[in-house]
Amino acid sequence: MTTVIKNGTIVTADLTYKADVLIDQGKITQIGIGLKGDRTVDATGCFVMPGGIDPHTHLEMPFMGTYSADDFESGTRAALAGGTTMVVDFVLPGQGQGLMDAAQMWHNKSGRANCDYSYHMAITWWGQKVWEDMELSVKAGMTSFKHFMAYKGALMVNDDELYQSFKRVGDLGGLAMVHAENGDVVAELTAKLLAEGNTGPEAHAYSRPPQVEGEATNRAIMIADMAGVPLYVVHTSCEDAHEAIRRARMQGKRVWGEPLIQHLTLDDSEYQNPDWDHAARRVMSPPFRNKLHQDSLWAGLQSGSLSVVATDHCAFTTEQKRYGVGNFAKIPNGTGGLEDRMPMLWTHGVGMGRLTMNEFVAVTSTNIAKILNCYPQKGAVLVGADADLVVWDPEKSKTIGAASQQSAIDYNVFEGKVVKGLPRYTLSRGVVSVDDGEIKTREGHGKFIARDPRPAVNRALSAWKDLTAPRPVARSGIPATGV
Ligand code: DUC
Ligand code: ZN
Ligand code: ZN
Ligand code: ZN
Repeated sequence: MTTVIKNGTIVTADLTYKADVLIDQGKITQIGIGLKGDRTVDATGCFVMPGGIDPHTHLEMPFMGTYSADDFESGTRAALAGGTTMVVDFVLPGQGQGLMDAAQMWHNKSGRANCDYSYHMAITWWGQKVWEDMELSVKAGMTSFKHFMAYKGALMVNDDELYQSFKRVGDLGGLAMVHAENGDVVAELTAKLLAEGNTGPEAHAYSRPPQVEGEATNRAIMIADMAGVPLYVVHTSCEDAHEAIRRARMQGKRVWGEPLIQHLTLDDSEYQNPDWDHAARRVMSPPFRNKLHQDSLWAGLQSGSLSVVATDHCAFTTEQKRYGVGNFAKIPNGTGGLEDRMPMLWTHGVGMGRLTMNEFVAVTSTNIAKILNCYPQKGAVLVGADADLVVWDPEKSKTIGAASQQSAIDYNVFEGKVVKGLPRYTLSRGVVSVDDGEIKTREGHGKFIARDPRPAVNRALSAWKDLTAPRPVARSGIPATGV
């Protein structure tokens, strides 16, 4: 059975034009005028765009003494409801656990997914077993490796481990990723704040100022440069980190930054709310920042120094957040956003004149598909691409609220925000999962997307400066100066 999306305007990262899209067996088979199919999806007045890709989710993840509350079923249902057709989740090996063992645990959970998904592998400890498993991970299509520079005593890796792992990732043609916060300083500030009696959720933000993120981002970039690996910085939340990324890119380094929709649209005044629950529900790392940092992130998306908008969807219920009553360091870190990323970015980006529609597609889908090497299977409206599409109605609006959301938690950090621009239809490999606004997801429909390593030409960060080459020696035996 074929499906045709008719009467819409196709919007890609490059082009805006009127055409119909024909879908057969989950793939786009034709783009043109006057196409016919067995089923018609009416896109009159709508934009037909590549479905969103959220490259940063934590579904059913063991973390801070509990599990994040959205699993692959509710998480991907929320994704589709908001126009996102693929998520990339983080496999998080336990201490001493092999990477492929952990991947198997994730496979056991992800069988319930409603849309396609891929995995990043987290490097949560370092040893021979991890080094060996990294090659198996790449062969199995998990080619991106995330490192935590924070969460001391738990997930954090030190600089020697970071360098060794980055080098290995580079040799395997993979992509290095970092959660960039200086975990040692965060631990110091946390202990000091608690000792002084600052136990409330607002102190979470004081324990993780922009400087800890700026320092770690800069350090990760320098270590990646020395290791010869491209670097993706997750949840870039502040100017301090953005500045380091901007500078690296100006120097010709392959570095990308990923602001979150939360950091773009919510600020640190949320932590001053006298309601403990309100503030604790917004505890995530990095924390929300002030409006100057928000301006920096928007400018980065506009100028291209920041490349991708994600969510870091890691949702916890109010009950789970209350583990941290009396000690902010025990509040499970994380917020939701999967369902709201696209409508919020459209409203605050396209709707407010900050982004073009083509830029919207680039930062919600196409750029990350290219960075993660799954373009044009994903992130494209092209013949041969997967029919992961959203039919976007720019006139449809709603007020965001927990009462009507797909996520399993009991609140929404965007509660009360009005969005204009929502999916009329969302298609996951041709399966209509949002049907004229109605949720019709299919549990188990989602498939794992394996990704090849990056082509060799993409591996080097600073191709012009080979740090491992022997230095030239002058005839006198005195090393020549300069490189
Ligand atoms: N930050 C969060 O807020 N949650 C999950 C992990 C992370 O780095
Ligand atoms: Zn993180
Ligand atoms: Zn509130
Ligand atoms: Zn995360």
